[in-house]
Amino acid sequence: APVPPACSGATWKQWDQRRRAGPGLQPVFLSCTKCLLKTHKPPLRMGSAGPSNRLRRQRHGVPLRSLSPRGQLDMEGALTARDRVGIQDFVLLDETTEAAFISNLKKRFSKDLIYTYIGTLLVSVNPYKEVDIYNKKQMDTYMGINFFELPPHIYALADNAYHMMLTEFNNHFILISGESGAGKTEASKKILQYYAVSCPSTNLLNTVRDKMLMSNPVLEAFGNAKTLKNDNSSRFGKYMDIQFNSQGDAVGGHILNYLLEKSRVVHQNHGERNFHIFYQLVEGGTDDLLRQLGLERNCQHYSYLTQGECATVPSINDKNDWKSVKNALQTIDFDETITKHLFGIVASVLHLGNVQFDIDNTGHALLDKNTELRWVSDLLGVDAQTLEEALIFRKIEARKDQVLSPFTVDHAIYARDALAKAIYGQTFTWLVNRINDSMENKDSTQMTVIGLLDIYGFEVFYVNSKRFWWEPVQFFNNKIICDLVEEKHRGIIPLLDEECLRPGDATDLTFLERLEEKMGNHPHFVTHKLADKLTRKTLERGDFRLLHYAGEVTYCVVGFLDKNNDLLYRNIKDLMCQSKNIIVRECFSTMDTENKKRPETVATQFKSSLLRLTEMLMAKEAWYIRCLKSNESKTPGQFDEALIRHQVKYLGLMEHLRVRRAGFAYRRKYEDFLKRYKPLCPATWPHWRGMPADGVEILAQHLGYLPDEYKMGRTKIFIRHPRTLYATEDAFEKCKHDLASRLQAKYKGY
Ligand code: AOV
Ligand code: MG
Repeated sequence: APVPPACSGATWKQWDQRRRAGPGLQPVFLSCTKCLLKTHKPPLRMGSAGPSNRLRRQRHGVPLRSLSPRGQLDMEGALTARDRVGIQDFVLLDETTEAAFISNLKKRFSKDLIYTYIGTLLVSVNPYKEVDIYNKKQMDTYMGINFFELPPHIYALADNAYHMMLTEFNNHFILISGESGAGKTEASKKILQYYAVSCPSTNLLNTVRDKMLMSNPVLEAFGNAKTLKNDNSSRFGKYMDIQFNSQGDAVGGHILNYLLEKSRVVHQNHGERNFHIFYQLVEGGTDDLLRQLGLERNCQHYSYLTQGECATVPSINDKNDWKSVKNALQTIDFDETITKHLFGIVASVLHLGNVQFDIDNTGHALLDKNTELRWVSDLLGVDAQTLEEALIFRKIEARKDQVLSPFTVDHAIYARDALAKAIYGQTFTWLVNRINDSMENKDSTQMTVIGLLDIYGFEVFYVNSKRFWWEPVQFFNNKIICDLVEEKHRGIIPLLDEECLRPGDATDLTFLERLEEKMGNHPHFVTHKLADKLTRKTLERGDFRLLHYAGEVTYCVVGFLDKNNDLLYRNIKDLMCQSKNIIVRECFSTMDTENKKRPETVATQFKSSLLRLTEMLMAKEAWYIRCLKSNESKTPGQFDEALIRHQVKYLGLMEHLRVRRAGFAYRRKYEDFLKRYKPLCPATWPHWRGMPADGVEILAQHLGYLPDEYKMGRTKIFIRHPRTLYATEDAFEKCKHDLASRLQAKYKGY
């Protein structure tokens, strides 16, 4: 880790002079001799523009405008000229009631002001329409500003995280949360775009930056799908590190992906689609390409694309998206061969879905026609005969002999679907790795990172058109649920793992019985058997329900054991390892070596990857964005109060607000503050002739207030901790005493 240069002992004034000296200066780590805490941080003002901001604005040719009048921050009431609607920081709301909170959100939303702060937390409400606030001009405006100076914006948060990272030489991450369709992915894209445009650049870096941006359309094509909640729902978790060097250039990126919803490849609920890429290929691929891949230009032809009965969606233009994906693939260095193999895989999955089985006269599975299978074997570069065998027989090895045991039709369908899921899932992971290679930081001087976490949002569904059971949400300790899910030997995951390993007759239903046995009287767990009469009506026999903090979620145990085992028969795996398709061969060979090392169930793998993520995040400074969904029907500009209230509740926004408000409970009018404490600083004593706010700023700096200890409002100064004020008060008392003694000494003779 980089060590900041030793404290040079310069005073704030000297430091400030250097800062004002203009561009060309690197951030210097100094500590104010008067700084009470003697840190290595430059004594910046709150969220202040450090030296690099000025530099950045100049490099980009953005005018070095003065900040708001007199350099003040417009905190109280926050009525900047461009944003006179509602209060832009909830901390400044007169009332802390939920009604006031929601009414403020609503007022702003009605004027397309979708962002509001709670202190440094950003609340965003999905407008479901284009709002003209994401252009280059806006980016320039927000570059290097003080956080509270302009109307709330995601750029302000991004810029502040960036600036803090540069001045403090530490790592940051931005956590974006909210339910499905709330706008998390859009937010993360806006942040990435902001960094791509506003960081300093060179030709070499531009390519890295383009690659970072272009990774999005590719991963979205393969990892997003239309669901009931969101037409572009992320079906995988994504954590992306943006790497910066000491000059603040974005020099590389790295993505970690979490648990792609593979089951979607073979099954979609009504009103939902498979992953976008399938439709894009069928709709957008050239005639020539489709011919090579043996595909028809008709989604209805493919059983993997028609289960949800909504292959075409008004909001999605698959043809255009196909073009963007093709372009993006070029940018991230996919040559023709690799692209061909990649689309070969996509097509082979579609063909696999159409492979049908018949029953032979012994009751076993038989291949119906083998045209589709031919295509699969062609595209994957494996022997057709062996592939057919692998789909309808299981190879059992007994000592040196090999016995082929025939499948039933159900079993064969299972093996077919397992293969489709495995190929697609592995290809997705391969894609992420490949993108990582292309975004890799070639500059060894990477210093710091900003991480972006965009997870899949939970999907809360109406039960009898009522959404909530929990109106009075009290503080919810999520540990109860975490224990229920993962406690050793007793939680759902360990029990599932045990059931998967148990030889013999373990099924999804025996797993459910085990759950009922172990956690039958847990207040957050119900099943059909355990439920009271009323609840029982809403539960099927194979269901269990957990009462999560955001609402009830019902889980159907069918397929739990399978999904957790993620079983792929040995002979299929072996066959794939010999594939002539480079991607398939690579994927399955690495999968094979990994599995030999330490076979882990899916749930356990996921748990440990989340644990690693948590550890990684704990070492970074956090920024939060909370996304709210404005309505369920994706209607532009509609504000559903009940829905918003619910989200405000479970996201704990009111609690958050209370904490923040308490944080700055000490506030004083500038005049009052100055009047009382001006003897503490030679610059303000005995008379201060400038604006009171400027006097207070000088005073605060002289007193060594740390940047995050106080804020400058429109008419008042806000102080976070009582101890800061107490220390000032003590100093004042002492000063008063000294002054009195001096006066006494001076006028002794009179
Ligand atoms: P999500 O990421 O939170 O859901 P998205 O970011 O995909 O949600 O947003 C859903 C849709 O809302 C987008 O496709 C846009 O149409 C619209 N939208 C979101 N944010 C904005 C914005 N700032 N301006 C305009 N439209 C917006 V999920 O991935 O399903 O959890 O798992
Ligand atoms: Mg998303």
